[in-house]
Amino acid sequence: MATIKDLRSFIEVLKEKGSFEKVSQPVSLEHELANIGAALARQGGKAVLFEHVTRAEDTIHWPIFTNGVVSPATAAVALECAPNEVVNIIGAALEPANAVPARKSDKEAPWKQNVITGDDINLYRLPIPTHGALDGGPFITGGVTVSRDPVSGRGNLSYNRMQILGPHTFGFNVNEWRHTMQFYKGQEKKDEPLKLAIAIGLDPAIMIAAGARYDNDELLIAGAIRGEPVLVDKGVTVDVDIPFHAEVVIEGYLPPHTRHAEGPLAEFHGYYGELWNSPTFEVTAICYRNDPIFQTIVPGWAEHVYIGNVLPREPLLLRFCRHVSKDVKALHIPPYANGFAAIVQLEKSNPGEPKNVALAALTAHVNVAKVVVVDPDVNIYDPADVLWAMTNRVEPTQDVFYIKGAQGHEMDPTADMRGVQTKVGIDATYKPERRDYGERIRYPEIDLSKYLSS
Ligand SMILES: Cc1cc2nc3c(=O)[nH]c(=O)nc-3n(C[C@H](O)[C@H](O)[C@H](O)COP(=O)(O)O)c2cc1C
Ligand SMILES: [Mn+2]
Repeated sequence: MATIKDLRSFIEVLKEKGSFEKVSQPVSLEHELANIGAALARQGGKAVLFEHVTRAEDTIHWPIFTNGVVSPATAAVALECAPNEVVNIIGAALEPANAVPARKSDKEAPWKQNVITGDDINLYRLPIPTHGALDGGPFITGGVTVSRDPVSGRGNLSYNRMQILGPHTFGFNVNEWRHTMQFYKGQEKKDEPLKLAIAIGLDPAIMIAAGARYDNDELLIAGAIRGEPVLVDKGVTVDVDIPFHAEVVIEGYLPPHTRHAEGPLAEFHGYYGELWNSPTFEVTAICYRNDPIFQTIVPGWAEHVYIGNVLPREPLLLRFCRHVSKDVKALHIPPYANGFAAIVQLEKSNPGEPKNVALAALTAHVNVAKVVVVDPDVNIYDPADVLWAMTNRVEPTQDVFYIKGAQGHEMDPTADMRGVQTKVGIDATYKPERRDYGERIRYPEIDLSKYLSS
């Protein structure tokens, strides 16, 4: 049985594994919290709980957690496995045959301990951080949208950034081709609202599942990760199945035919986006368990990219690459390249193989536009090692190839407005036939604490 079933048990396991930091001193919700989270992501990738957050006087001061799934180390903690098993566990959980349906609880969810409705709702009181320096204001970025298709009845999880527009109104960002948007458009045709709930403070299996593009309820993926059903309970004002162990739940609806400007917000590609004309979310209930932990994701930074662009796609790329060569050892989509690049580790058996493998990775997902193939002696999780290989094992005129006019993501900063771009493959493997350098210098990893006195 899984040890992790909610955010609290995840925090306990993060502590045991040394991937957790606590900030006890007061931290401002305006930029300061996000700056610390981003720095921790950059310097080793640890999760963090802010025990004391501050803003205006009447803000509710719940502690805030961030960086849950921010690095290979925390992803491994979240999935209760070794870092090199992460891709296999997610790959297996995404297989429809392994789906585990959610189960309705016969008890009331703890988040029904406190329920705010009607005129008592005031979103300005919630501890919602303003993250990036140029963000348009406070945004919920780490909440999971739980909805249900009123036509087919199937459930869905997604991420939708939400900017406070009024005391009970959020701007609700949702791209055209998302499932949530399909459900909403179906309701608009009938002039009816789409009811949904935002679950905050969750088991990371649910956070990871919500980032995947999947043709069924993403709760099935979370169940497959844990090997047991996700427990759910109905909302107080909406009829959707909400994770039982959520810390905070915000319920409401998207009124039909309503659009309002929201943004900008730090986007996954590493720049601030523009204002979007988005549906609005009218809040009908705010529910929370006693002494809840709020959760956020620092937008445009490692956790955002890890959940949205890295974890759900690595298994797919690995499958395409292994179809081309059985000698592919490992694959990583590094979050610092925003999901636009992939690094493949290959034990090549002939000189042409790295280019074929690079082509496979380039076609596996539309966002992937830069692929580097390295030997097994290169640590694909260490940018310095990858750059070493690119510097010392690449002769550009022979080892780099371009595919002009390929389809990429419309928001890739190197693509045109339709996403048309040049994709590039780089064979950064060692070519001893060109010039034989023999052995690469290696000093083994050692436990420095045995030698250093303080
Ligand atoms: C932290 C985070 C924030 C995101 N914000 C948005 C957003 O504001 N709008 C959007 O359309 N997609 C956003 N996404 C992407 C989608 O929510 C996500 O990929 C999801 O799989 C879409 O699911 P759906 O097709 O089931 O609706 C975000 C992803 C992450 C990880
Ligand atoms: Mn979906």
